Amino acid sequence: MDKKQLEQSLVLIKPDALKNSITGFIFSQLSEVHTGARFAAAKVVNVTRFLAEEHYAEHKGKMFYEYLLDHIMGKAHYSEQENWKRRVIAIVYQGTGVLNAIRSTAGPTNPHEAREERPGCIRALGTLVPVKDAKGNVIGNRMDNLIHASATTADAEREIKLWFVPDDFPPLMRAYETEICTTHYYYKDGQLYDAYEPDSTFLLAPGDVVWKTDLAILQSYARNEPVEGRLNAVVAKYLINKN
Ligand code: 3AN
Repeated sequence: MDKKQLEQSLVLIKPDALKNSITGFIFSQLSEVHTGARFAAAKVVNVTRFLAEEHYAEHKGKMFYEYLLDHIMGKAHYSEQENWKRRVIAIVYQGTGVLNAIRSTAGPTNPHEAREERPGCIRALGTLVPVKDAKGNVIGNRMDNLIHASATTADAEREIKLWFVPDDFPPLMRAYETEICTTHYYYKDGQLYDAYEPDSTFLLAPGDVVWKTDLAILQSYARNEPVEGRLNAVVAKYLINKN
């Protein structure tokens, strides 16, 4: 396989798409015959605030940031009584030109613009939901735009490594360099440990395959050296669907 065929994109089918049963339409629109995109990895995820904050780190501080988190966490579409329905389907697609092909099939960010500019695109089926303050005044809009799709190769690498470990992929579909881990890593409350601590979460053991860039961050962190990257971005995928 040449490098171009290893181009990958992260797609998130968001809770609004699941609630409205638009998943089949989305899979059909993104299928290989339309986009040239093949499945490389997939999982069903209950998105925690920890993962949501890492995924949308670039939007922190923006007016719509909290709506964005509520949306991806499923809180905007499912009440506390139905919190088990709060899910996202995360998929990595692979193939030559998939980033552009999928962004184009998804359409513009704003569903109203999508409907005007690109009838038939996936996000044309989305909607804008006015957000009100305690007095009922509209203070902004939440964009229920059904899917997320990576915008650039750099975004795709960051996002795919945020949501997926190498073992989530068939070995020949791993687009980024991996290494074999040689120590144990556990995580608890923002701290990394090399042995089990009560209530810590197991991350890695010797022999596990890990993204090379993740291992560099873990090693620097463990040695108290300056860290190029965020520990939470490394850890988030190991906490997915764990209590
Ligand atoms: P895209 O998802 O098309 O890459 P981004 O990265 O600019 O768009 O924005 C990420 C998400 O933030 C969007 N999918 C949308 O849900 C939300 N968003 C972006 N701009 C706004 C806005 N002006 N008001 C409300 N939500 C927004």
